[in-house]
Amino acid sequence: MQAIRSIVVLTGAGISAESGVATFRGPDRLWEGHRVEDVATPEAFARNPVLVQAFYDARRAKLAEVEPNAAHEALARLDAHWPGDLLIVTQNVDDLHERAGAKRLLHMHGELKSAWCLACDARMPWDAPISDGPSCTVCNAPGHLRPDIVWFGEMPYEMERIDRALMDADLFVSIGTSGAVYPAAGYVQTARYAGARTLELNLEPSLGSVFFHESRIGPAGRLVPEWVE
Ligand code: BJW
Repeated sequence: MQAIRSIVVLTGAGISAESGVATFRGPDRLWEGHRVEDVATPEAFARNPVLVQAFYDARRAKLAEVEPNAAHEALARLDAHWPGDLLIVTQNVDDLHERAGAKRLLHMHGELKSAWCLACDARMPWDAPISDGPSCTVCNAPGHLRPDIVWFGEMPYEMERIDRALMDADLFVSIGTSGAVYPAAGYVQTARYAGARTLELNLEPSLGSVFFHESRIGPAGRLVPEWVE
């Protein structure tokens, strides 16, 4: 087997599930009766900004009640000790990877703790509700902040950097993601095409399970430390 120097790890909602953060898909995964597809779109925001802001305000507030789990901590240890290249690409908008200590991390779907001003286009750290129309800390315009979140139909962040890392990867590991949302769902095929070994860690086989060389089934809180150690 080839020596591993460069690793890309993709994480999804399943890695935060054992911390108490709800995943998106499944029979009871509704937020006050709304599917994520009905609140996480620019059209939903245009139609009902109060509802969409309330959805994200509630999830931002919930971050204060949750802690990183053994899987986030194991990835942070990998980040601290892996001598080669590593990129942790998270689809999650929570801050549990960075609170565990991960540094080589990017949030491809944005962050709950960031706001985006539609008046001046600045992004800024944000910890408070947005639904009450606060002012931008850069241009001072009131009422123009939206969650800094990538909604359906919008371009995920840092696509070029992710694609470069996938093309260079010797190992691609996907953790706790259903494989329902693109472009992340296609990364296993990109990495495999580029020659990487591919490994999935999930509670159940994802939609893209057949594309992986290996799937390990179980909770991330057990599987990720086992893989890292
Ligand atoms: C555990 C566990 C435990 C549980 N241990 N595991 C038709 C075909 C193909 C594509 C499209 C199409 N129509 C539209 C599109 C594009 C669209 C898309 O993919 N739609 C699909 C629904 C079909 N994608 C987009 O619009 C994206 N942008 C885009 O494509 O731009 C154009 C482009 C062009 C060319 C190149 C590149 C781009 C943007 C997608 C934005 C996604 N946004 C969301 C919401 C915002 C964030 C938020 O509010 O939080 O991001 S949707 C939601 O899904 C969220 C997540 O990041 C994302 C992925 O979900 P994830 O993480 O996989 O969670 P779940 O709940 O689905 O799965 C959890 C998994 O964990 C399960 O597998 C469990 O088994 C597992 N699990 N407990 C281990 N303890």
